[in-house]
Formats: sequence, structure tokens, C-alpha cells
Amino acid sequence: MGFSCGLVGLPNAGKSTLFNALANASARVEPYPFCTIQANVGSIPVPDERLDRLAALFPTKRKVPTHLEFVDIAGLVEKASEGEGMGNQFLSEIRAVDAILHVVRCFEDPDVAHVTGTIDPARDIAIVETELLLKDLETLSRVAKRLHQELKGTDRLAPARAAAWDALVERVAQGTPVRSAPIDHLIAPLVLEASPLTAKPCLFVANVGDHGEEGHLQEAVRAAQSRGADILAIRGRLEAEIVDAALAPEERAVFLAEYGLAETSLRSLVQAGYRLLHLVTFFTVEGPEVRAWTVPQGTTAPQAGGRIHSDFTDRFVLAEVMDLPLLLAAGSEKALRESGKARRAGREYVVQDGDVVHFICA
Ligand SMILES: Nc1nc2c(ncn2[C@@H]2O[C@H](COP(=O)(O)OP(=O)(O)O)[C@@H](O)[C@H]2O)c(=O)[nH]1
Ligand SMILES: [Mg+2]
Repeated sequence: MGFSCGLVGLPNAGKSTLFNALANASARVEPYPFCTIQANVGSIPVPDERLDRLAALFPTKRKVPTHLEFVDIAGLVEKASEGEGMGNQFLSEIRAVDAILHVVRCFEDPDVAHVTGTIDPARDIAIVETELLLKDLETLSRVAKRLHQELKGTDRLAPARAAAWDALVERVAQGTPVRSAPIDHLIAPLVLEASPLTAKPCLFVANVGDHGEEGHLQEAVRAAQSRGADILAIRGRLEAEIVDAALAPEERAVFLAEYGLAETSLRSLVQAGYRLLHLVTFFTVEGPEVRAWTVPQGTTAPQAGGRIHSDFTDRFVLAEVMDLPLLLAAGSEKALRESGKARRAGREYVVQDGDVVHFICA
């Protein structure tokens, strides 16, 4: 199972165009092709030279890169949280992904209708965000009810927990995404369990069209920045056309140069997305495989284990953690252990980018 990114945005923002361009581009030019899992779900491997170097220590083992999964999530419209359009269906699709790529229309094209009539990236972003926030408010309020009932019980922490939760609900009601709200440690596990949509890492993708509509792009950039989020500009249809035309490399270069581009942005979307979503890679050497895995920054060792086997989280006892450069320098796991540089990490340990982890479970 890869790390999944949901393409979210208003109709005609360019989600499917981007999805198809990613799928086709990779099928044509990448050594590891994009693999379509369902009509709207595809998976793409993330090349990582650290994995190559680690795998070189284990010549008999198979090297398995980490994958990013892309999900083209259709149907988000204004009032969707109240059941408008495809209503709640898309919300459950968003709930299932690990991160959100919020596609924003910045291209002008009289032939492509806009749901609200005009190109206005800041407004469009607000519409989508409001739907997600409203849904979260519903989810969080349900938990609030439960926490208030617990006040009648004997748990001494119940009042503090309910108060912290109420403060979070208040923030969300005022329009703060959960990822930007301060989370009291008392409620952190409950937030994780509730899995609010606006807690997921989010990267904005500005679809700027063939001529790089500057004004709209600047507006989208400001809207993203005001939310403390990153934004990446792509030219959706141009990318799709380049892919569809299946140009020879030199023809492609000429074509790109005409638009002032050095390379297509699809490859960089995967790489930049990885960085901007604040994802980290950890590695495992288990059974016949040397493998890379993707988790968000801040993931604890038991949660990271849960990506490998869902029951690893509960059965987690401890992790043995090796620093990749140290392991490479030592030349083998045995040598690193003998030098005393393999660490033991408990439930609270936060997995770091580049860790090589052995999970020890009950
Ligand atoms: N002019 C122009 N049209 C685009 C661009 N990206 C997508 N489109 C067109 O916009 C329409 C909607 O795109 P689509 O990807 O289906 O949007 P979705 O509803 O978000 O999936 C299609 O007709 C696309 O060809 C672009 O960069 N420039
Ligand atoms: Mg679509």
C-alpha cells in the first residue's frame, strides 16, 4: 500500500487532466511505470538513491521503492458537505487518503465552464476549504458530545480533555484547519483517531494553463501562503498534450522551450510534492525485501509500523533504529550493532527521514 494523495478541487479545475498526464507520462517515459489500480487511482514509485545504496548492502534482497498513489476525487462542489452534488461520497474518498493535493483553476478558457462563472482562485480555495471544515466540524462535534458525557464518569482527566477538545472545535468553527490549530497532547490521540480532513497535509497545485496566467497565479500563491501552505504551478493541459503527442526527446525539448519550460513538471510534482507535504521516508530490511516507506513528519514508531501491518501499531514493543549513513559506513547491520550505534526506540519515538527500522512486536 502506497502513500495516497487525493486530487481535490472544484469541477473543471483540471484534476482529471493532471491525473491522466501523470499516468500517461510515467507509462511512456519512466523506468517504473505508473500503475493504474482503478479508473481514478494510480500509483507511481518514488526513486530514491538512498534505497539503492541500502539495497547494495543486501545483494540477495529485492529492492522495493515507496509509492505515491494518486486518487482523482471528483464531485466537490459548494454545499457538498450538506449533500449537494455527489455529496458525502467524495468526502469518504478524501477521508481515505493520506494527503490532499488541492488543484486550483488559474487558467482562462471561455470554452471550459467555471462553476461560479469567473476565474477566482482565492474564492475557489475558500469554497473547497469551507466544505472540508464543515465536514470536520460535524466529525469533531460528535466526539465532543462523547467527551462531555465522560465528564459524568470518574476519569480525572476528562474535564481537561473536554476543554481542550472544545477549544479545537472552536478553532475549526472559526475557519482554522486542524493542521494549523494547536493540539493539546491530551487530545492528540483522539484527533488521530477522528482523522479530520483538514488535519491531512495539503499542497496547493495551481493549474495555470498554457500561457502561465500570472495574475491568477499570484492570487493563488497569496491564498496558499496566507494558510501557511505550499503551492506548485503546473500547466495541466500543456503537460497532457506533451504526453499525448508522445514526442521524441528532442522534439519535446523544442516544444517545452517554446513555452519557456526546461522540463515537464510532472516528475517535479512527485518530487516536490514529497518534500512540500513534509513526508519522510524510512526503510525496512525484512524477509526478502529492502523497502522504502512513506509517512508524514511526526509519525511515531508504532504508527509507522502500522503502515507495514495494521496490527503492528498495537503489537509494537520497540524498534531498533539505524541511521542510514552510519549503517552504510559500518558496512553491515551486524557491524553497526557491535559498534553500539543501533538505537532502541520506544512508542514515543518519532521516525526520522532516512531511518532504517526493525519493528519488534509482541
Ligand atoms: N485551456 C486549458 N484548459 C484546461 C487546462 N487544464 C484542463 N483544461 C480543460 O478543462 C476541462 C476540465 O478539466 P478536467 O481535468 O476534466 O477537470 P476536473 O473536473 O477537475 O477533473 C477539460 O476540458 C480540460 O481539457 C489548461 O491548463 N488550460
Ligand atoms: Mg474530473
